[in-house]
Amino acid sequence: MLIKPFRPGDSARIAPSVITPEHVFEDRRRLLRAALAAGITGIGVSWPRAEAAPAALSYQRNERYSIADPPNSYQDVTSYNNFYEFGTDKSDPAANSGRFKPEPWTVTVVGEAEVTGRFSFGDLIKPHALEERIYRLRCVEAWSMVIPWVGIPLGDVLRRFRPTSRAKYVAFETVYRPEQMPGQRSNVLDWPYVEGLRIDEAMHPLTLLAVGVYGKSLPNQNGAPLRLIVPWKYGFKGIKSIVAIRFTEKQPPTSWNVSAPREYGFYANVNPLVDHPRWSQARERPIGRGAFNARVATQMFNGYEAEVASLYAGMDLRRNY
Ligand SMILES: Nc1nc2c(c(=O)[nH]1)N[C@H]1C(S)=C(S)[C@@H](COP(=O)(O)O)O[C@H]1N2
Ligand SMILES: [Mo]
Repeated sequence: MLIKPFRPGDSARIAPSVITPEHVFEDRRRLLRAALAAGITGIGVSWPRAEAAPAALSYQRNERYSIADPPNSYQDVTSYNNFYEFGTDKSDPAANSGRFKPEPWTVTVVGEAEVTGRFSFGDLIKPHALEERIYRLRCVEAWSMVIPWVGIPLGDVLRRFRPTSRAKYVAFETVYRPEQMPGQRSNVLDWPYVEGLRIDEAMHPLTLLAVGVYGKSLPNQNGAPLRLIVPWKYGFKGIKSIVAIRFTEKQPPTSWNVSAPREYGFYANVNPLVDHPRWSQARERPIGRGAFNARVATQMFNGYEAEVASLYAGMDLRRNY
């Protein structure tokens, strides 16, 4: 995503009115902090604190959904990022996100579901056990990294809202805070960043709502306090710092598709057979492995063909890119 895309004009997106003023404090987190301040530690903290300094999480590794490749270093994972809200260079998110405040955090849930409303970070996360999954992140720019995420299957969270039969898609929106996110003061993308999944993709057991990486809560540059990971899709589907979730009947707009529709589709499934109009997707550069220009073959659906190909049965993947 090095080229500034054209601006396609306005697009329907989650109404600004769903963005919550951030005044909702999270009681349990305050209690926990009080406990920590009183020197009571090791009390089975099973849900994360989303603070600027990443905090240790407790979780179990999910071996079944982890790839065997050794993860990239913490340094690679936290210093080579795309997060245009903090700038377009790979080093910008780490350099420019220090003033971002991921706590307190509220997510607004709207649309085709029986349960909607505003939920604190703790409300969303607390009922669930955290798991670690080692996934390959395949960026549409043809590089990749292996990352140990900590999170919850997104479907487990979404089911609590009891989506109606009209919920065919789920839309997500990143926070809009130009005062804390200097990239939002430029027009490189239409802000806020928006993404979406078909409901069956969102409910697929591989789709993760990540709250941590390397056993700690997410650093700001990786999308604190919660972000999406869809491991069979290009990295840009993994929207960061989510503040709104909407269940919809119609396919929602997505930032890169709106910005450059010929180049980035709604599906964005990793597919070595379908080139980007300006470069091949057949191979990728694994960051931090061997020579800078060393490349390896990209796998269909990023290696998850057996698990996800059936979601797209009968679809032309050249048209639905
Ligand atoms: N809000 C937002 N989310 C975003 C992006 C962004 O610019 N803004 N970049 C995407 C892209 S292109 C990639 S490759 C991944 C990178 O995730 P990572 O920094 O944790 O590796 O985040 C995705 N999520
Ligand atoms: Mo990306």
